[in-house]
Amino acid sequence: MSYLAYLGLGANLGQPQQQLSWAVHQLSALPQCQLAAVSRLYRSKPALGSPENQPDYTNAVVAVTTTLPPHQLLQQLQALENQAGRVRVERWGARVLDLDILLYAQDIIKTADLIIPHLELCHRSFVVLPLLDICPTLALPNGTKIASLATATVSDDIHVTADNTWWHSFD
Ligand code: A4P
Ligand code: MG
Repeated sequence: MSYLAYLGLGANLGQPQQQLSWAVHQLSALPQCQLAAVSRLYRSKPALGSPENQPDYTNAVVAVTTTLPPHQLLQQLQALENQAGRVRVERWGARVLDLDILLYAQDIIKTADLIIPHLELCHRSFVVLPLLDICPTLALPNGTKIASLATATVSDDIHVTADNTWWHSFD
């Protein structure tokens, strides 16, 4: 059985677009994952509450269909973060690659190491806007339409920096 999952991609160190492109290609090469859609690319200031003095972030969202259960998918994402050279210094600190599970089918999961839907999903335009690129009718498991969250986040300083083919030019 395969399930549709939405993954958040972020980076603000190194060459963010390169690292995100690399991640999309790695995800699509996983035997248990198929790439279903990729959003446009966004640039924004670090989210409120993040440590100050870190570079702007580049973010995108991808949809994958996967036969991996949620915790195994998380393990794969963390392995890719490590492969990309991620070093964890402080919570919400600068990073070369961050891969979060935003949604997994209609599941609601609350465990010590995995919370789905992602806790911050509703508050972050760098998540809400790319989710809408991929699926304008998307809803949370509780029925909340993602489109209804967009108005709450429009005040954020966020810009589209590339269309949804941004990841093609990876080599
Ligand atoms: N974890 C729990 N639920 C999940 C999930 N749904 N997906 C646990 C992925 N991981 C999940 O994550 C810490 C722990 O969260 C993991 O060990 C996993 O078991 P981490 O990636 O090691 O650390 P983190 O990323 O600093 O923490 P967190 O809470 O994931 O932060 P976020 O939500 O990733 O936020 N500003 C902009 N503009 N753009 C950004 O992308 N990102 C952050 C980090 C801050 N500010 C930002 C951005
Ligand atoms: Mg994370």
